[in-house]
Amino acid sequence: PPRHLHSAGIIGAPFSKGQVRARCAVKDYGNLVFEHVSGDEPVGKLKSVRAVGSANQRLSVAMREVKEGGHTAVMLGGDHSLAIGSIHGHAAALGQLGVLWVDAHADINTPLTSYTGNIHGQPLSYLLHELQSKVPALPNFSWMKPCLSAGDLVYIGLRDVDPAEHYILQMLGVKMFSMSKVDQLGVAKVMEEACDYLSTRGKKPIHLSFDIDAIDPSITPATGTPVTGGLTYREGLCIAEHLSQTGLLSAVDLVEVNPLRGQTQDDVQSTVSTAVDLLLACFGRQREGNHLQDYCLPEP
Ligand code: 6HN
Ligand code: MN
Ligand code: MN
Repeated sequence: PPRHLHSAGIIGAPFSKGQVRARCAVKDYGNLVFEHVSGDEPVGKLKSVRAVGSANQRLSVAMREVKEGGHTAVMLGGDHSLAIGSIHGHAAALGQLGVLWVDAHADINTPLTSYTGNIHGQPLSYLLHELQSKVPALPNFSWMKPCLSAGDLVYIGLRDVDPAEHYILQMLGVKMFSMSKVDQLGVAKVMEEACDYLSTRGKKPIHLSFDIDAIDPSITPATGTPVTGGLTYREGLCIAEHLSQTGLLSAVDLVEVNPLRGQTQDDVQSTVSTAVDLLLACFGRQREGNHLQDYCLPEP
């Protein structure tokens, strides 16, 4: 069986909490500790640049360590700005990656196109080689260099894309399956095409960056930027199960789960349990059931 079914390396990023119970060996790397960064004044519109830069530097080192330990990595966010360190560290350990970005949003604003100044809407502009000249030098980001090519990126679930982001996606010819495409093709066909696309340039390790807001807010309401019309629970599981079957899944980010944003305890429960089910499916749990290879029926 693929190696990722045997051992997982987990990095917790302490903005929220979660625990994976899997059939495979799990090594808990604990929560990263992020110190307070003082004097973190806005840079233009950008908020908390120095804190985000140094948190991601720390995460990148941790991710690299987990990958060098031979595990499939799980990064539990936290907000989606953490994909900067997560993908950077993954690429530092293994070289070129294919990235599957499952999200309602494209998260590809540059610091200059962002309306909100929130860096969680920008990680891909920092990571992509093609946008290097559009991203200014920022404090506490000098440790990082772009490490991802636009041709190695696929989106699923888009339904809230800013005009500048839409322009960038078109300019770079980024492969995307918006919610319209999911409606037209069905999620099984989308996954088949997405994985075919990622493997045309060679079978690279896959990094899944899963923003919980890709799922419909009726199921996962406890998140910062909910957008109606999202993936169903079953479509989410289908994505995770399909990736698990490829044997190429090398790291998973599960981000934007925010218990503080739930209106009720049920909101939080349903969001967290969906996140757990997605992770378990990434690690081989099938809805048809599972059994160990050496399973023996008891003899009477
Ligand atoms: N996320 N496009 C908006 C922005 O602020 O740039 C929303 C970003 C949401 C980011 O959900 O990870
Ligand atoms: Mn996101
Ligand atoms: Mn999002």
